[in-house]
Parts: sequence; C-alpha cells; structure tokens
Amino acid sequence: MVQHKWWKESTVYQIWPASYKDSNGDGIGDIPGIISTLDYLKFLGVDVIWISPMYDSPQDDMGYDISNYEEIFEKYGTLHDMEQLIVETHKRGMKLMLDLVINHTSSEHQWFKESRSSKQDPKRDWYIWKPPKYDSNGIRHPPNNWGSYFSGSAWKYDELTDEYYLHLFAESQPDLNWENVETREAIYKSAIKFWLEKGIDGFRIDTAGMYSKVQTFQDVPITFPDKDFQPCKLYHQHGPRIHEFHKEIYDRFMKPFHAISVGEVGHSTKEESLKYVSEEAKEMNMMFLFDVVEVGVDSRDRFRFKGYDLIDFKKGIQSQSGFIEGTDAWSTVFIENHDQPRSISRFGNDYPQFRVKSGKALAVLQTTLTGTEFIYQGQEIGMVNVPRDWDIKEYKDINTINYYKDNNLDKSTDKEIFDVINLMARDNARSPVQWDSSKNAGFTSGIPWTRVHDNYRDVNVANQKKDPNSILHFWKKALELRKKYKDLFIYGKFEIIDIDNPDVFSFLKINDKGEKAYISINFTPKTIPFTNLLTNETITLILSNCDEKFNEQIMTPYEARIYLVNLT
Ligand code: TEU
Ligand code: CA
Repeated sequence: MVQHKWWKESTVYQIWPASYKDSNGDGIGDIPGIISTLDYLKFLGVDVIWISPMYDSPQDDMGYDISNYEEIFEKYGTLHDMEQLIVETHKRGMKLMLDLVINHTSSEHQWFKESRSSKQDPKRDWYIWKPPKYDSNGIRHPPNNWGSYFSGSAWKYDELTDEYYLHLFAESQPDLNWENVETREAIYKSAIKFWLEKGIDGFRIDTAGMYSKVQTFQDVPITFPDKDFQPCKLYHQHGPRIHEFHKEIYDRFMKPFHAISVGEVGHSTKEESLKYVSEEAKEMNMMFLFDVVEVGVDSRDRFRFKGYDLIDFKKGIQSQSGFIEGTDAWSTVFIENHDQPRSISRFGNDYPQFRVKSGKALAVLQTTLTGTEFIYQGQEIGMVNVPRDWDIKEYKDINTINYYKDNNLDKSTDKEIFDVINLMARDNARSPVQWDSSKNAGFTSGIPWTRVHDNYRDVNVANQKKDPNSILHFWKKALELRKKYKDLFIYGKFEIIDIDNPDVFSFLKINDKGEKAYISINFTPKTIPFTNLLTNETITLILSNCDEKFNEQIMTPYEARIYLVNLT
C-alpha cells in the first residue's frame, strides 16, 4: 500500500520570476511581485510554490547560471524580500521550494574566478580543467568530442592557463568538479544549508542526474556524423558516483531539515529511476522524467522533432507515471515548465475555437494522474505558444539563439526548422504572465523585458476570475476533486484501457478498495461517438468540460469526462 504523505497530495505551482509579476515598473518580474499574488495562488488551490532561480546571476541562462548562492539577483529584490516571501507563504499555509542548481555555477562566481586564475590555485580542481589535444598538423582541439546542450563543444579554451574547462550547458556555466570533497562541502554549505536554515521547505534539483562524470573523459560514439561535437549523456547521466552524492545530500540535509526534493532527472530507465526515488533508496522524494514532454522529440537535440500520435503520448504517460506501480516509489505529474512550450499548443489545440476546451481537457488529464501535481505559471489560464509570425528577434533564450547561430539558419529559407523552433522553443513558456487586459497584460507598468503575447486582452487572470466557465475556474474545481477523491486520483493505480485508440484516451484509476474512476478524453477536433468501455457497470459523471448540452452518446471536440464507477 502506498504511504500517504502531505507532499504527495500537494499541488505545486512553478514561478519563473522574470516573467511572473513586476512590482516596480522596471519591466522585470520580482519577489515583491510574487508576494502580491500569494492570495491568488491560495485561491487556485496551490499548496507549494517552487521558484526558479532568483539568486545573483549575470542571467546568461536566466538565473541557471549562479554567481552567488547566498545573494539575490538585484532586479528580483533583496535577501529581506526573500525572507518576507518565506514568511508570507507560510502565513497562508503554503510552502516554498527553491531551485538547486549545483551541476555548474556561472563563470562569474568567485569560485570560478579563482579556479581560472592559475593552475596552482587552491580552487583549480573545483571545476573540470583538461589540457588541449593537438592533431598531426599541430592544430589545437578540445580534450574530447563532447557537445554542449546549448550547441557546439562542451569545452571552452582559456588562454590564461592554456587549458579547457567543461561546460555541459553555456560557456558561462562551467561544470563543478563533484569528485573534489572540498567542492562538495562548499556547495552544501552555500547552496543548500544556507537556505534550509532560512526556513525554505525543499528544493527542485536541477540536472540531478549529471554531477558524476565518467572520469576517463574519452570520446563518445558518434551520433550525428555531420557534427563535430556529439551528445555525451553516456558519460555524464547517472554516472558512477551519482547515487552516493544524492545519498549524502539526503542524509545530511534533506532528512534533518524535513525538506522535500524533486530531481530533474529527465531520461532514465525504471531500474535507474528507483535508485533515486524509492523509499528505500532515500535519495529524493520524486523526480521529473521527460517521457511526456519530449514525446516526438529526438532527445539528443531538442529541435529535431519527428511528430507523434496519441498512442505515443499514452505510452509516454504510462512510462512516466506508471513506473512506480508495485514499488514504494513516487512520481510527478507535469506537462509544462520553463523549458517546455505551452501544453495547449503542443498537446491540445491553440486555434481560438479549441483553446479553452482543449486546455480544460488537459486539466482533466493532469488532475487525475498518479503523482505529485505540478502546474507552471500561466498554464491555469490557458496561455499558449507565441505566435508563429513573431520575428526571431523576439526569442531571448540562449538555447534558441545558439541553435539558430550554430546552424546558420535563415528565416526565409529554413521554414520547417522555424516551425519547430516556434513549436518547441523554451521562449514559449517565458512570455509574461497575463494578469489583466490593461497595457502589458498588467505584468508591468514599464517596458516588459520580453514581449507580451498578443492575445492578453482575451486571455488573462482578471477576466477568468469573473467567468465561472473559464479554464481558471475549471482548474480550481479539478484540483478540488483531485483532493476529494485522493485515493483514486492521487494515489490510485493507473490503467489505460484503450491504448490502441488514436483519437480517445481512456483510463481507469483504482483505489485500494477496488473502487474506480473512469476518465475519457477526445483528443481530436471532431465530434465522435462515445463508447462506454465499461459494460455492465454504472457510471456517474462528476466532471466534464462540455459547454454545449451534454449528450452521453456523443463526444464533442476535445471533450473530457470523469466518471465514478459503481459509486456516487
Ligand atoms: O535543464 C536541464 C536539462 O536537462 C535540459 O533538458 C534542458 O532543458 C535542455 O537541454 C534545453 O535544451 C535545466 C534547467 O531546467 C534549464 O532551464 C537550464 O538551462 C539547464 O538546466 C542548465 O542549468
Ligand atoms: Ca521589477
């Protein structure tokens, strides 16, 4: 039997500070802005808030490049503002999680500045430095063929000491050397303990599978023959000492502070996943896997998109939330975050006539799956991808920009790849939250740092609060039902009953007493007949997104239903 825990039943809301709410008119979201919306989050039914990095940073990767773990990025506010946020969140009975980015720091971090300064520096070994390789013509090359997630080589040459340092992400994000115990202690003290002592309730752990690199630093087998640098997960994902490192973090910090943690692991087999999140393993409470958010994507390169159908999508859900079946482990339910496009554009339909309906259908799916629920800012009001006709200059993400440059793309000739960029870019999640229909969507009274979506007069929090039929109210209601029937929706066993149906997604949730809920979602823009797959059982509708007159026999476009089976 699955153990009941508060964090399993929590609804977590992710805030991406730059684009959430600006309080002082400088065009950038900030911590006082977050504080001003806490009552709204409470109204929605949020239990835990996770904020993406708000630490001091040059913002090359929007704060995932930290230059001081113990300070706040000045545009976001001060340490005092953060302390206020902790107090105000707790006052409302909610909890606060921070983002723990410890695979790398910014190259502006004092540790790296010292490490870089000379080969003899006491912090030299805090990062990963290697000498160049020379070919027969005496030309200098990086130590191996590893590619960065943000295009090009994962190594950057530094003239000062004639060596390369490793950066799995941007050049300005040097990887820390976890093999060095002194480095680990410094990370723990500054990034973890400092904040737990301030009273935060847990962490989302960034790139949680990547700290332990295979120490031979050899070339990886070639995946893309036309490229000089290759995906190198093989030598840094779930490396030899990764579980030892996580156990150390759990035993020494998470456990004594009663903090919760969710690791961004991404790609992992069931066997490997259990090492992170089973009760017995005691490394972290839960993890993010990318089976759903990367369906149809070549995981070696986020902009290679092959397309997918509903059956692939169902399989993604099965492997992401179903992997805990019969174990003591726990999982997460999410379909959006700051690294992903908007779910309606990707898995629903963002045409005006289907936006709301398909957004509600996705809410039905998300609130009935097993695991801890995560919602990303703006998802609850049905925000969608940025318009296809926006110029490339509106895209601000280093991931998109490097890709664009590295592949010498030209918008007029490379139409297909631009369609994929528009569909998949992280920029889609980063347009400002639409609070009301005033200028700049009520996000800022100044000039927004990044463009506000053109649809904000139609899609915003203020309008939806007034409209009982809005997506916002639908999410609120669906989250309430999730808790009311938590043994079915949060803890229940998940069973797909129409895996081969390319149009409809139907599944059961079954509790320990054998009681059932039956969920059925039409994933097409067509009206189709409804077939009750549970013959001989009485079904009672408890939620549907149907605006038209409900007809049991017919499923309207993107119609979604939750039935209780033999229960009322
Ligand atoms: O993401 C790491 C990650 O695993 C990738 O999937 C990332 O989303 C992808 O490479 C982008 O193409 C984390 C953060 O969530 C992300 O925002 C940061 O950019 C990254 O780490 C580096 O800190
Ligand atoms: Ca501001």
